[in-house]
Parts: sequence; structure tokens; C-alpha cells
Amino acid sequence: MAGEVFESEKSQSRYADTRWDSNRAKPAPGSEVPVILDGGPPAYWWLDHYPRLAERAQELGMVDIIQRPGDTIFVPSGWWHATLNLPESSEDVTVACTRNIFPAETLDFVFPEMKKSDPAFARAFLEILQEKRPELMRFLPAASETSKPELVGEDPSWQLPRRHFSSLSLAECRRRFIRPKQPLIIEGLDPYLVSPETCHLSRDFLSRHFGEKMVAVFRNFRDPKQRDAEDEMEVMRLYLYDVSLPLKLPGLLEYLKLPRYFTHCYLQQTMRPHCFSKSWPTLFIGSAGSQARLHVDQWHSHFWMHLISGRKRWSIWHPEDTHLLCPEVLPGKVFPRFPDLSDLEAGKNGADGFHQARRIDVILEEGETLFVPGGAPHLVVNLTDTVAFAGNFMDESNFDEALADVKKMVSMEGKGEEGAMAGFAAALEEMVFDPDKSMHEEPLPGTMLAVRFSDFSQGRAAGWGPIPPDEDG
Ligand SMILES: O=C(O)CCC(=O)C(=O)O
Ligand SMILES: [Fe+2]
Repeated sequence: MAGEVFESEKSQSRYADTRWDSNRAKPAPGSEVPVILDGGPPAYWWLDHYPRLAERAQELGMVDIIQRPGDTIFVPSGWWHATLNLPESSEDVTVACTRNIFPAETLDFVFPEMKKSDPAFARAFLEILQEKRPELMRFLPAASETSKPELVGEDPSWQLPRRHFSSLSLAECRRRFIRPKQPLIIEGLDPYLVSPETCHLSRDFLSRHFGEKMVAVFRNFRDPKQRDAEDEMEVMRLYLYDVSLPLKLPGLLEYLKLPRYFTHCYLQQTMRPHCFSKSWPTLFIGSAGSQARLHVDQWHSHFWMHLISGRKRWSIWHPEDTHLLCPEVLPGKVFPRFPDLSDLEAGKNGADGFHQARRIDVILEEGETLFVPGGAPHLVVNLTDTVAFAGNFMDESNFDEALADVKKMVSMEGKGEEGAMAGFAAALEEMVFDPDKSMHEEPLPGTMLAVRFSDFSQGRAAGWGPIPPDEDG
């Protein structure tokens, strides 16, 4: 055996950290699950595990091959493999070139795997395939029809329609949805909001451009009572939740634009900066199963979210029915906490009226933009891995309620020096906002509905006429 071991990058990543956990109950042959531990050098595999497997080589269908200069090896997909470099005694290294190949006939089983491991990349790949090699689409497993109801909810006072941007003017969005506080999904904006070079913010793109950044993530918002067997395993439901792009990842703002339906936000129109000047947009990257528990956004702020990849289940309750969800405002707090949804559904905590509360359950699909009105309690489950960006905002429709909440928060802030919330309240109160800014009646093309962050900040886009100044029309 050669002393020095070189392995390809691929096999490094597979074996460097992957060892069998000897504390586990012995699994049935062939069903072993690799467990991630701190690995030693990759070559340990040959000492720790190879001899054990070699004893059962025939039963396991294991083959040993010595590849010599000039030999080409083909490894069909799905075959576990390990390589050990055995340079000639006169040489220090082995040199080889390799590539993974992806023949069309393997699309049916490779594509679902690709989708599981990087849904954003899979989506970009599918679009390229559709455009460049449409004849190969027949090899793909039939896409399960995702039903996207045009209107969710039976109660006319609490419904959520899906509307394409091409027939939704900024003014209609304000009059029909934002002002009367009705939720909405806008379709079709995705190609204008997310730069194609990001491959829908694929993992590969994010790790190449932002891999060295450190951000805090949450681990699993689930109630410990509800943890299931899966949670006991090393499956971690991590959630990069609500991370401010201007503050934490400003470089990413180059690749994203904001939906113009919501860029008339008052927070960007104050004369002096305040503690929320740079809070939004924020980024959300959730693993399948992660969730945001039942809550209501602070100071009655409205919320929008553009889902770039994956699927999210949203449950949204009517703001006027919040009292039926057993809200509890803890001493010293302004915003209520809610019991777990499972307890409310089971009628615990005296939640007798819970089932009377008007509720919308909707699955937000990738490429869609959701509007959630201020004051509406909501809960979100990531049904798959997801990537989204979002913003809270304030305009004429929630200003009074927001300011009342902000003032309550000011009164709870330490007395004496001016706190962050006091500065925020002062920045809002010294302004006379124009409630009709950006109320444009004409439906606009997609390019005019996507606003650069630099045009959003300090309210520039809010002051535009229907046609942005740098558009030819
Ligand atoms: O997508 C989510 O997990 C929920 C986001 C949300 O409700 C919030 O940021 O307030
Ligand atoms: Fe929220």
C-alpha cells in the first residue's frame, strides 16, 4: 500500500466524513446508513472497513479492480465505490482524468435525485433542457400535476386569489388587496426578480459566491413534544430564517429585484434613518420539514414573500379572528404568543372557538409571490427544501396601527436615552406621507415591476411615475 494517499475531490467528500457508527444496532445487510461523524483521513476507510466488507465480498457483489495506465473504468450510477491510489514506486502520484456522465436514458431516476438534493439547480436544469433539447423531455418521470387553485377559501370575506401580474396594476393591488387587508398570490414575476445567472439561487451558486459568509441558522422550530423518530436521527431541520440582505449579504442584492407592488413602503421614505431602514429584504433557506410557528408579524406590518424554489404550506388566519387563536401577551411584550397549532386544533387551552376562525391553507409554489396582510396570524411549513426572499412593509393602510404598536414598544424601552424604537417613531412622526404614491392604473410589463434594491432604498422607486426613469418604455 502506498504511504501517501490522494483521492479525487469526489471521493474525498464522500468518505472524508462518512463512517459507520458502531453504536448503532447492526443493520440488515445492504441497508446500512452512513452516519456523518468527524472523519479521520480518508485512507482510514481502507483499514477500518475494507477488510470487513472484503470478507463478505461475494454476498455484497463487491469487486476489486486494479486500474493501470491506459485503462478506462466505467462505474454505473448507484454503485458505491472507494479508490486507493497506488503510485509506482518511482512515482509520488497517480494522474487520471474523470467525468460524470448523464445519458438521457438515466434522466428518469437521476432527475428526482437532483431535485431532492438541489431543487433550485434542478429547476434551472429543466428549463435549459426544455429549451435546448425538448426531445429529451419524454425521458423525465411524468411531473405530478401540482394543482394551483385560482381561488383559495370559501368565505368571501377571507379568500386568496392567484393573479398574474400582466392583469394586475399597482393601483388594483393596493385597492383590492393591500388596503382591505386581503391576501394574494402574484404569478409570473419570477424571471424579473431573480437573475438567471443564479440558477434560482442554487446551492452551487450560493456556495460559490457566498460560501465563506457566516450567518446564524435556527434548528427546527418544532415543538419538542411533536418530535418524531426522524428527529432522533441526525436529520437536522435547519432554517436560515429572515436574514437581512442589506445588513448580512449585500452582495446578493445584485442578483435580486423587489416586486414593485410593495416598494412604496413608508419605511424607506423617512428623512432620517432608523432601526428598520436596512432590515428588508430578508433571505429564507429552509430544509424540508422546518417551519415557522404560529405568529403575527410585528407592528401590524404587511409581508410579501417571493418563493424562488421549493414548496411552502402557509396557513393564514383573518386578522379580526386573532382572538379565537388564544393569543397571550406576556408582561413587558407588545405582540402575542400563540399556543401550538396542534393544541389549538385539539381544543386545548380553552380554544373552543378556534375552528370558527377564518383560515386559508395554501401551498405556495416556486416562482410565486405572496402577500400577507398585517395583523394576520400565520404559520408556515417548508414541504421541501426552499429558498425565498421577503420583506415587511408599511404604507397608508397599516400606518396608524403600526404607529400605535411602535409607541407601545417605545414605552417599554428603557427610559432616558433615546432608544431604537423611539428613533423609529420619531422618524415616522415627522413625515407627511403621500398615501397615493405609486397608485398607477396601467398594467405594466414585468421589467417595470421589478425594482433594484438601490431604487427601493430611500423611497426612490416610490416616487416613480408608471414608467421607471431608466426604462425606454
Ligand atoms: O416562510 C416562513 O417560514 C415564514 C416567514 C414569516 O412569517 C416571517 O418572516 O414573518
Ligand atoms: Fe411572519
